Amino acid sequence: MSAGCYPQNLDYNVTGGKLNCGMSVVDSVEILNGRKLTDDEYFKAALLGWGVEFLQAYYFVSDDMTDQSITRRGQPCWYRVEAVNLLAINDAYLLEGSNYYLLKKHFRSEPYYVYLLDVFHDTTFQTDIGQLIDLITAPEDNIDLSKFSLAKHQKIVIFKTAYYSFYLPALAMYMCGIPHSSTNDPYELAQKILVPLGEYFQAQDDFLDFAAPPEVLGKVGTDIIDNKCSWCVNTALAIMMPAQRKAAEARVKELYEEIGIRERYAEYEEGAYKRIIGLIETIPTEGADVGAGDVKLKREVFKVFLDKIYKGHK
Ligand code: DMA
Ligand code: MG
Ligand code: MG
Ligand code: MG
Repeated sequence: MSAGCYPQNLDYNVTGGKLNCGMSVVDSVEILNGRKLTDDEYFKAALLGWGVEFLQAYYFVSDDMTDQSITRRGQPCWYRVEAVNLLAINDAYLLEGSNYYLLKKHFRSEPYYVYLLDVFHDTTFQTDIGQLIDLITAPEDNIDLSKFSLAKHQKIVIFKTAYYSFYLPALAMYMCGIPHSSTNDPYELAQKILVPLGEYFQAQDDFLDFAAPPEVLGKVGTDIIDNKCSWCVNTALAIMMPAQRKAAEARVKELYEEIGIRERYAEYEEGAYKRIIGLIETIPTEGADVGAGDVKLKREVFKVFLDKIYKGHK
């Protein structure tokens, strides 16, 4: 089997995790029914659980590309496997699509089929929005900490993580035939509890991105390098501002002085000046025939520019 095969895509990306999200569907069906499940019930609950795992695999494959991550679950991220590369984009779509294939095959005749589709579609859209805010709050080339806050962080994590990994087990409620209600809707109640749980889970993911060694985590943390609006940076900023940020700035300046950056710069400046003068002197002296027509290129033009910059701080 070579990379790029559908079976390898499944083996590599859907398995190898803790299966917490998927198992929570099975556990919920068991608890809601209050008894041991029949073989058919277990099969269906497990299938829904795998559906959540497929959705998660789809997000991990694409998230690792946008986050430019290195490893996931102790192995190279799928897009970093040599024969895969950009095929990973299509493999992610296949993972997402596989879930709907399985849902149709096994649930199409169930009265709650359309609810399952709804939950998967809604959470997918919410997660996409969360990933978008996560990415645009941390553009690679423009670090703007004024966009960060714990409130912004909360919004990002609810959308990018809480719905898909925690509200999705509401699938179990549909499978058990729990009806919606106009007063005290059980689905709303579940959401009220599960969303804060997902929020907490992602804050933990952010903390471990900084604190846990890759051997334990199975992935190399990239939040700092990616300038992510993570729980850690927002917590630090909230406490640090403004006195400690000033102190941090002072510490960096001290470090610059320690390495003798003034002398190093003076040395660099002299070298640069000499190098540019050398370049200017390659222009023939006045009257020489450079360029077409009567107007000749003059060394003076460049010298004026250079002198405007040289030792400009004085
Ligand atoms: C998690 O974001 C959200 C999704 C939808 C995968 P993340 O980039 O913090 O996840 P990880 O740390 O696992 O890359
Ligand atoms: Mg990531
Ligand atoms: Mg991410
Ligand atoms: Mg993370």
